[in-house]
Amino acid sequence: MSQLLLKPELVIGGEHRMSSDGSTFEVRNPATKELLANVPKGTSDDVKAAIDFAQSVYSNWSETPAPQRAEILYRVGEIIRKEQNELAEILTLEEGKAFPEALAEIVEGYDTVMYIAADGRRMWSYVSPSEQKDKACMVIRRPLGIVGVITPWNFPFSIPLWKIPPALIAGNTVVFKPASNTPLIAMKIVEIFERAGLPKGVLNFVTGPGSQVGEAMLNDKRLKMISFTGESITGHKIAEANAIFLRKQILELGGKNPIIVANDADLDVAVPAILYASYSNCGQKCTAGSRIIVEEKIHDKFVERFVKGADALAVGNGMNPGVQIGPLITEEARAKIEKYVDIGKKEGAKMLCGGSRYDDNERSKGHFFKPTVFVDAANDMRISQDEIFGPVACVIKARNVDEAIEIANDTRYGLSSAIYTRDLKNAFKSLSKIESGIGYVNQGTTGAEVHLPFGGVKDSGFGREAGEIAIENYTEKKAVFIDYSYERRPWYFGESG
Ligand code: UN1
Repeated sequence: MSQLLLKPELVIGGEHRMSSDGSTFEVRNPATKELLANVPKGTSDDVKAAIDFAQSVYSNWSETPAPQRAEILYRVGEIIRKEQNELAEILTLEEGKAFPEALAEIVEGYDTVMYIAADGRRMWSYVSPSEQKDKACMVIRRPLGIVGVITPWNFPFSIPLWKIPPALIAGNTVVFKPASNTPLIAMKIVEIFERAGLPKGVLNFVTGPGSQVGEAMLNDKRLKMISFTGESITGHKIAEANAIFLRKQILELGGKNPIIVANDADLDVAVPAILYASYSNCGQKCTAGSRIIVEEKIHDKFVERFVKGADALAVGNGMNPGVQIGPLITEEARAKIEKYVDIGKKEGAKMLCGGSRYDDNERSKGHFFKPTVFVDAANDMRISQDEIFGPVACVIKARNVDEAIEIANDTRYGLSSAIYTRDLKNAFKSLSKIESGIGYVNQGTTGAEVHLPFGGVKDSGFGREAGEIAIENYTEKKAVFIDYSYERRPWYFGESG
């Protein structure tokens, strides 16, 4: 397996190298705890060098016609498509998700790259009428400068590709810091851009801890934007740092996403889909459906089928055929889930399945945890309010859809939401009333499509990415006024001067 993996290195100004002080950290397979690689632990000097390079090549890159920049992205897309299986394998080995899900993530990355590449010929803005005769007004786009990209481990391929391609197509240069649990697939992304012909220094790569690499990025005012996906608490810290420089930002943060199941829902459709929304990637999605709010009349029937389904999910090494759910990312992540299982029991919710590790040979090697269902959860319990980020779903009973919507909104998060119903009135009511950046009817809370905007409200973040808004994010608009009358205008000072 490990012959598939690259030698992880920093990539600074096109040079592949170790960190300036030679230190490294380990990356392990979460399904087996096997060592996958020792990865350079970047320093603030490395970050400074990366930003120096990003700055030195900025004018060349930003002046390259966008359709030429797009050529490189199209080649990136082609390589991804051709090597999708190898990429998915690295993703599963490093992150743990089941291979079919990993493959879907790789394809999502491909879709994003191809969608954004087309922007090379489509970064339109607009022309406007003027108040004055013989004068043209229009809005042009300019790149921002150097963009800092900081990404999480749960979608370590697709999320960097939501950010890096639009930053590049718009003419920015990039410093990219991946999550420390998944630097190998991130290294693959950088290597693919190199093979596609991206000039040296346009995309720089620094692995290492947030407290070192992330901090150094935040403290360098030459970065004109930070595009971050990760925990809400880190997002708040980043926003504070960005405030000092009035720096542009996108923050994609946590979620505690509600799925309403109305009395008229078709459980044959709803149950499998909600199982997927709650437990795929072992619940480690900011869009995971973790609060299932069920109308009274259908509640018991739903619970019976949902618990049976959760219990039957195939949990194991994501490389094994038939496995649906892999391990948690780290031992600490598993300890956190165990803590929440205890909290849930103490709070008085009833745990109907899961709640523990596996003790068979294969699964005790990794950080596996049983899909867990709590019922009779009250919405003010911590298990219903905190983002657990694991295979734990809470079922909450509601008297009717109006109360369900109230419960759905009673959270500090607002990323995704869903309702299962055949009633158009309830569907539209929930779409318009639930405070979230993404809303589904008759689908779970996950599964965003790359040409639509993605992002949340409240503590789930700030801004949207993907879709047409991607270009807005990575450009500034400049209003330009061109007077072709060549005449004196009657300004305020009349004829003086
Ligand atoms: C995240 O967990 O940060 O559409 C994003 C979805 C996923 C995105 C999750 N592809 O649900």
